[in-house]
Amino acid sequence: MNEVMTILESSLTDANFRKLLAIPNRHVHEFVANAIELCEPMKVFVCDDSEMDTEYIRRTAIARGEETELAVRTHTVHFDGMFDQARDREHTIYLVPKGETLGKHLMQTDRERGLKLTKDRLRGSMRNKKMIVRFFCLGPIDSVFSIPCVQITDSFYVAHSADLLYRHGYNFFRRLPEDSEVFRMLHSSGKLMHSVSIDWKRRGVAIDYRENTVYSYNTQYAGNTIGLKKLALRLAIRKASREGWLAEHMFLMAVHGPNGRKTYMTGAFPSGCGKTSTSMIPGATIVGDDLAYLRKVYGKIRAVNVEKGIFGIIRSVNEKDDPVIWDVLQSEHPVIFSNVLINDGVPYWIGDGREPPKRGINFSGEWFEGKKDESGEEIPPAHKNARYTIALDGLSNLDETLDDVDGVKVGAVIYGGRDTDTWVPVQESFDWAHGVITMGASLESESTAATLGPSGVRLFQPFSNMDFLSIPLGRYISNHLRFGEATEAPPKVFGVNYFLKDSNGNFITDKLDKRVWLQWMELRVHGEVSAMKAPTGLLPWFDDLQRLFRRYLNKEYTMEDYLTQFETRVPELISKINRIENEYREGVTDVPALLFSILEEQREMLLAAQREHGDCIPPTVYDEIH
Ligand code: SPV
Ligand code: MN
Repeated sequence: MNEVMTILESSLTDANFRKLLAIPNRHVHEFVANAIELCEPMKVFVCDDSEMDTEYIRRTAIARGEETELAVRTHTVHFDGMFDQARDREHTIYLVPKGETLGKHLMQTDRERGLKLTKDRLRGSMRNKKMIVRFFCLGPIDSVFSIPCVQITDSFYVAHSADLLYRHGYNFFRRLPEDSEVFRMLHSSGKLMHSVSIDWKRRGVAIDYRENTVYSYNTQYAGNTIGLKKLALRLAIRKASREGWLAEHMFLMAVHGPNGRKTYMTGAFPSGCGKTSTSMIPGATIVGDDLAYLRKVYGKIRAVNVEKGIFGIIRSVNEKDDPVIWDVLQSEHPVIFSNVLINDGVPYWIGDGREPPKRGINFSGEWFEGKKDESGEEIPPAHKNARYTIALDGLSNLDETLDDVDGVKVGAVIYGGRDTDTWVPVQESFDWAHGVITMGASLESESTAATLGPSGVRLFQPFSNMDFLSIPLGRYISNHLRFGEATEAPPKVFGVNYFLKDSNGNFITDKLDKRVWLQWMELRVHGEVSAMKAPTGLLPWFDDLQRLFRRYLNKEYTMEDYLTQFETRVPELISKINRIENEYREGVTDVPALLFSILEEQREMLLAAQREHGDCIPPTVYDEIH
């Protein structure tokens, strides 16, 4: 301990030392001292969340060229390197102590070996740089959901982004008992040229769950570097598993039903599949767009937003389809744009509905129409995974419960992915276990630009949380089953699909139709509409949808639309069950037996329906259920 104090005292100025020591937690002191020893920063800055300190971070990000000011005074742009534009799944690795395994789906290495490599990469990485130490709280402060998190980084952009995205925790940390559990994140951008990480070939993220610590190096993309996002999620999943709650890749929103009623729903969609646009849909209010913790509080399942901001995909955000986000991005609300095109201080992105400029600055530097990369590929004006970072406060559609310490009661849990050929646009599961197994655990989705590698490849994406799982998949599923089953009235579970295509390969739903699916789910939660029992779940009646389309979208919904959107595609659904069973049979240990029995039952029901009605079953044949 004395050694820790000696390092801190000799490396920090008096003011920074005092700020750090005002936090009594010894894990924090030790972590900062070890990081200093390892990364050898020139200076250390401890942020106490005062306006002066947070403003210093923003100004320095600009002064160092990590961000550039835009025409709107409160907006900046940040560029990541050409090859550092998304989460790097391949190099995100768990450090697993001897004798443990996380199963075949997760990238893992021996802890000792992995730690050595990580430390070699981080050694001396902050020479000539300033180390920033910041404190945050995941979930509302002073609540049963709160998790204290300390972030160390040498990137002012990362520290500035975290400022918008996470609840400031310096004062919360000051009140914490000396020994309480803290998540710890250490990031270095490594060597820079024009403020961009150049050692990206040697980048990586290492998760040392035994010590609640995540390391990230030689990368800047926020998904790899802002420790509180997906890096902390991996630690939270382990903590949740130990303590009997759930840490999920889910939005949290209030759908507004009749007479001002609000029904809270969480939704798990893989990255780039409509999670943010769903939670920002007109007429609803948003609590969070990406991460939720679910706990049983007073016998009911309640949830909070882990974050207080949005790091959202900007591609295709336009005035017509995403009016709420569009307005925010045009306003003076602070925004960090990343990897968009800048022309004359104005940001542009793919699918923004405007005439694109022919030149500007983007992630490749000076850009002009027709510019090619090293392999001769044309460089798009903005990256497909270009993003915006904003705080939620100030949004006209922010729900007032964001900081409620007990969270909100969850009425529905939704699962959805980029699924071209199986699931209908919306259906309800028969019960919690059926939803967990046939929707959550059976989710498949095409890959997107949110992760490095090819897009459009069908991937097994259980619970939309596969990329972040840190416990064996079988155990994760058992946790889900137990969580709902031990609850008196668990939320209803729904599956949605915004990406269903017809046999000609055309999408058969509109971007805004999701509003109707949400309103239908809201009515189902309160038992105010009946449904029809298909083999895969409960489907809406045509009349109810037609009424909701008129009311919420002022659109004439036709029987023809209904018949193509809600048909049961038996051969495709059977193939899907086969694929999912194979995933669970091969290399997943401790799969609950219930998973196989529910999938088998599902297959039997589909085959029985096929014998009676053929391969492609119109929804009109099913019986009513209340
Ligand atoms: C996602 O890709 O799911 C995101 C962005 O929400 S990040 O995880 O931060 O890369
Ligand atoms: Mn996400």
